[in-house]
Amino acid sequence: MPFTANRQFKQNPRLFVAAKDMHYTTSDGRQVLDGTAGLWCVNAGHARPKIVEAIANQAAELDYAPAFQMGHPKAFELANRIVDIAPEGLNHVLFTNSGSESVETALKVALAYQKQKGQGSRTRLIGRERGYHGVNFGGISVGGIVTNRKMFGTLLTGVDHMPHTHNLSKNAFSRGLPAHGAELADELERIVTLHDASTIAAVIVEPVAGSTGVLIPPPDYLKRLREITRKHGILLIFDEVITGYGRLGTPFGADYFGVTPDIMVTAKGLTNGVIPMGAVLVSSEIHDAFMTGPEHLIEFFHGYTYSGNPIASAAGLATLETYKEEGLLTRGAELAKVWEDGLHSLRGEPHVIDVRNIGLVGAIELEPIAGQPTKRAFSAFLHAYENGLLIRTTGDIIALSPPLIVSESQIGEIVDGVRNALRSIQ
Ligand code: PXG
Repeated sequence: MPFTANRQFKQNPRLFVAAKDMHYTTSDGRQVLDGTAGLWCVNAGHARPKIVEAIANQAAELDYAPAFQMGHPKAFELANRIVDIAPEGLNHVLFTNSGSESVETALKVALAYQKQKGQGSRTRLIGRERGYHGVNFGGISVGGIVTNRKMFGTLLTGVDHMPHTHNLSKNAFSRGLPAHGAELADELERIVTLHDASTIAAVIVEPVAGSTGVLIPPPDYLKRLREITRKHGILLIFDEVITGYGRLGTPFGADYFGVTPDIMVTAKGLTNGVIPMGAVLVSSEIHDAFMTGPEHLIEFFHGYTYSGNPIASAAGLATLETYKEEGLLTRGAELAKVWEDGLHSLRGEPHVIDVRNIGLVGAIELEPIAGQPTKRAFSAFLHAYENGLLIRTTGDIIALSPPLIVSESQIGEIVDGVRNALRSIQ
């Protein structure tokens, strides 16, 4: 099983057999409130009729079309709908099948773009500590999670990392963006000075780091990264696999922070998690740099058997339609205050050393049990699950990200479920 304590799980499996809107049904017939949108992906809630129907119809009409040297209309239509909601200037799309593949695709585009522009010496990639960019070799190289890196050899060469922005001593219990730490963006200047800009192709960051526990950047931090990258001719890549498609109360994190990257990595919420699919968005300038040479030749040597798969495309179109009809890409902004107040009411509960929130994302950081890191949060997870609430834990941090259809009373249920868990565990 992926990222799972296999032996422990198999002794006492937790299985879902059905889902509808905000709830899962377990194999023993219990309802569990989804506090995590599956794994940060089911943004419109479960079993939404339009999406279910689109998938069924597409499977009957055109199940598969070759992705290389052939196409089908829905992939183009979906690319156009994504561009419609994307930040101004990001107007070309490459399809993939996951966040990890989107990351690899983005890194390869960045390297190839620099080469196309006659800047082949720009081969370095800069990531950030505590960044998560999926599990493939490029992604774990630029990523900053030691357990995801240490078993797998030397990884990509020529990678460096900026420091993360998490600072409990200065920013604990911040509501929304934390006040301190914008100067950490200047670490990029230090890295540029160390390696020289002429060796650096791109910088990749999550606007808000999700997997390592909801690390929210200070105001102006991302703006500074944008200024520094632009000044030095370095591409800026936003990994919006979690922050994309409404999670922060704006269509993308780029909108929330008012910073447009050169390349944007997405997946998860693109198809509501229902069918695997990712999309990488690039600017015209990047796209056009490849449109050179004889027209019968392939411009970019990359792609997957399932790039723009018809059923995934149909699911994506129905998902974006559902988001639009129900205003879900901005609903997080309407609920953000209720969400924030609910979460911060957990301050003072046992073990809680920080509460943080942005859009419809939240984290409750717990004091680890001495010598047994992760155990306390995992006990909270088990308690919540047994009492009808799905939460997610990373280290000793509880991360919350409900479907964007969550009601105010369900926000109350999530907060109470966490509170009860905290009061019940050791
Ligand atoms: N980038 C980011 C920012 C992600 O959060 C990926 C890339 C990789 O996506 P795929 O589709 O290859 O898994 C992710 C995935 C969690 C959790 O609970 C987060 C992810 C996946 C599973 C669990 O924090 N993020």
